[in-house]
Amino acid sequence: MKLIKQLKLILITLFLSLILTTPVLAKEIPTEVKISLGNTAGELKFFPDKLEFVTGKSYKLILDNPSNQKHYFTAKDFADAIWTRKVDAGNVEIKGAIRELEIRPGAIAQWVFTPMKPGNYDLSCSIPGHKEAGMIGKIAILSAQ
Ligand SMILES: [Cu+2]
Repeated sequence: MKLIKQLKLILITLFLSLILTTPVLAKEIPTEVKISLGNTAGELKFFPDKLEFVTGKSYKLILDNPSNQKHYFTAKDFADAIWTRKVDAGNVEIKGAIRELEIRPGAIAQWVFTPMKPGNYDLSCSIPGHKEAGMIGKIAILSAQ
């Protein structure tokens, strides 16, 4: 009888530890990728201007703006091809679909997402004149297979 009681206790402990640790294991640590919108010299460019992701993986895209004017991260088709977990900006965390980000001078945002649809997508800054001046980029989503 004592053995059965001990076995029961072991089973309950195992069950509880499984429940408690599973969500932690399921949350993959995202790969960090950085992109700067403009630079201190005032160049109208993305640094780097090419990004590459793989479907099914988790990413944290860190966007910063070291310039003295605001910029946009505009990549609507790319935004439709990913699943956004959240965007962290200052003290605000935004959940759900994001299509465009405005990054003010000195600001930083973290976009956590998982690419879903492979393809090549265009990136640009939608401030008038910036795209024409060369503030464009390419984002590739590669298939995991
Ligand atoms: Cu811009």
